[in-house]
Amino acid sequence: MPGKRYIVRFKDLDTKFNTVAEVFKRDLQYVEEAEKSLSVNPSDTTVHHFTKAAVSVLQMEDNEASDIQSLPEVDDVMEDFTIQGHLDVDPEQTESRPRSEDDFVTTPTGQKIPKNIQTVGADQVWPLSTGQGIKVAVLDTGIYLAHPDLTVQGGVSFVDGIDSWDDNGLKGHGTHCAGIIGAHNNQLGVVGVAPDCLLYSVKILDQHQKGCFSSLLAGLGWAADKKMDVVSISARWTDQQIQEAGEECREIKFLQRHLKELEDNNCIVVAASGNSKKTEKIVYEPALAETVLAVGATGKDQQGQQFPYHSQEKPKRADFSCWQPGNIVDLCAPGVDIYSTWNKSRADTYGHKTGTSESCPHVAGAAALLKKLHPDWTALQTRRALTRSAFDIGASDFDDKTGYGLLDCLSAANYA
Ligand SMILES: [Ca+2]
Ligand SMILES: [Ca+2]
Repeated sequence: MPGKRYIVRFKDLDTKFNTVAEVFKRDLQYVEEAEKSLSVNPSDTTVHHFTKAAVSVLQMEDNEASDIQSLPEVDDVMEDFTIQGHLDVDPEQTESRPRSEDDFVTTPTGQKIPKNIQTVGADQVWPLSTGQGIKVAVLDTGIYLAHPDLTVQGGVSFVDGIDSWDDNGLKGHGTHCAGIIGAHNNQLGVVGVAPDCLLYSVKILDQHQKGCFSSLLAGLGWAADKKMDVVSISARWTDQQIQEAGEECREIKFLQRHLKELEDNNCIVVAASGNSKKTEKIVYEPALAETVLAVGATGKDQQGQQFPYHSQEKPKRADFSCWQPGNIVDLCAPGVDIYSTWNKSRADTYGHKTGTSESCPHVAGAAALLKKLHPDWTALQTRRALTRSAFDIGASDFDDKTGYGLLDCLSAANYA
């Protein structure tokens, strides 16, 4: 069937499959639960319906879409659009000093503990919590399944034509984020913030870090369905999409019911604030959504080293780290020259990356540490502990550029 892919939001949260079939003039057999089957072929005639969010995804013609928009059951209709991963920042282009050769502490067995793990005090929490048994979904290019320092518990692909959730990204983006969250504390490679958490690979971006908005919806729906404890997102709308959308972010409304479901499950959703060279900074969706922790990046010290824990020299916001007025950025984490796991696009499967995409998984890992310590906390309580315990940087107290400050896992673990 020709046409474009559209996303339709029903007014009634309890919209049943037969209503969906009636609205789209399809037989009931063509209406499927989206969480299980959104990896669709663009020529598919199936209506993929998110039952808990009352949102459907399907191919249709423009005139059909405008007819449906006017129906009393329908709240809003929008065409699906392209999303992309936050692209890596070239560290040479930042204010940061050249890379230090000594970005990690090497243990007697040869394992390297990246210093940014110590910057946020994660290693000091490990005697209390390593995030054991906490489920963390990484919505990205996938995670390299054969990496010796990562165990991927499961996953799903919502990228058209690709069934595997392995990381086939040309830059290993999802694998890099996964290592920061949960690389194992063993005798090799690196260590993540929560080395015993359970990693799940939710592939929503292809090898070029491009994807569809509907895939992000499906990823969030999957994470809610599988009762994930933490969701880490490093994706944003394209510049073209933002320009066309203008001031209002109507797209966020399409995410709200999925985010509400995750919130009701006490899942912590974390997103990168974004990387930009513009002086007029903006925070990229979906970090803008209220229940999503928006994470900015800090840089390195005067010597080009990762900052020590509770550094005397106050860490600064990295110059590329997006912010905007109005309490949008919640907190920061290291984001320059972060050493982590990589997929097989690099022979040694480890390497450095720079960007808020690297900061975001620090907070996802910290959320996993806290979820293990306080399984009874609501999402709001966990978010408060993570933000209110942060190490104040930038202007005194909360400020729009760095939020509550630099992630402090030890203080968060002791927060009551
Ligand atoms: Ca390791
Ligand atoms: Ca501050």
